[in-house]
Amino acid sequence: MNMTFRWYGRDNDTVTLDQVKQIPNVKGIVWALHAKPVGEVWELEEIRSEVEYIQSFGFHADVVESVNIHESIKLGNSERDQYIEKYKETIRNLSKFGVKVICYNFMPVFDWTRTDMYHPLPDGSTALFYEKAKVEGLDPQELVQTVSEASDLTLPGWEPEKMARIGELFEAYKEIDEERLWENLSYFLQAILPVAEECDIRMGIHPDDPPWPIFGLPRIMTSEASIKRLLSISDSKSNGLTFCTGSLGANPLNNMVDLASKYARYSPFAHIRNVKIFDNGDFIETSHLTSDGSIDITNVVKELSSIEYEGYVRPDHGRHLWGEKCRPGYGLYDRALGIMYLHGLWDAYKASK
Ligand code: DNO
Ligand code: MN
Repeated sequence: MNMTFRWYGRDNDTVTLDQVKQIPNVKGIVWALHAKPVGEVWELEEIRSEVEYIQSFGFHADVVESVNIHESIKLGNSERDQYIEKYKETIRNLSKFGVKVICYNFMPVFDWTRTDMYHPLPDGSTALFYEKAKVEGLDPQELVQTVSEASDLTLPGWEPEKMARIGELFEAYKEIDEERLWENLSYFLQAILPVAEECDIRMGIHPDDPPWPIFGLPRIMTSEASIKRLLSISDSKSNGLTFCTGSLGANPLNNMVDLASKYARYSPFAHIRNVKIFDNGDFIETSHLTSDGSIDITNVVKELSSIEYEGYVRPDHGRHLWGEKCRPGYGLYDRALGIMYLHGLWDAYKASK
């Protein structure tokens, strides 16, 4: 287990790398060029500047989250080949700085979706919350409003340029059902995997969050069946998953312990977090502690330990604690607590072998 921490960059995060340094045994920073418009090539000098800064704190920069996919690739329209070529160039450029894993997702229009970024928990902290009925009754524009008001910092996947075009995007997606989206994912992977392989980079697709369709848009990375289908597209070692317990686990039909036992080996990267699911389909993010949520984090880590998982791990989101002002879900304190819980479980399993 190679512990990492997601960080948004020098001018783009409330957390500093000096602070991250004080969390025990964090080896690397999960990063991205967040100011880059989706689809553009990440140039060598821009990558160098970020990687060198991260490394100057003694961290590795092996994992990028995310190199996002241009909508034309997901839509499979006439511009996709041009964007695929740019994606390949970004992969090549990242490999020159030793990057080993690229996380990406294939969710149409929206990335992760929540209805309230600061929902109160009984202990007085706040956390990201998803109210199912609210999303069902909501105009997507209202959601964009909620998300953009939640933070002064741009949230990845919710870039204002993209949000300004959502009417147009919804129109384009009318043509795209799940089957078409799978075809487009497959086309993309067949094109880029040989380059990733050549560069010794493993691609890790992030599950859809939440793992069901929203606003009539198709979503395909939602279940074990999706994982099987993804893996059947190519048996390249570069075709992998980002194993995110909180995303897949928001659907109680996804048993994360069982899925970890079967698919951790195909996952170069794991996001570990807990969510509490309610009977009506709502869910709230909780601390990482198993008894605080609906996901058996204890046994997920046991599965990782049993295969001596060497992949990269990060706590995913955290609650907002002790008055911290931070990006929704990406404060310092609760993610640091989560890391210590994961280290504790890991060490205990190791000691008992
Ligand atoms: C949710 C988060 C997401 C994720 C991106 C990956 O679980 O991890 O923001 O980073 O969707 O592309
Ligand atoms: Mn995740």
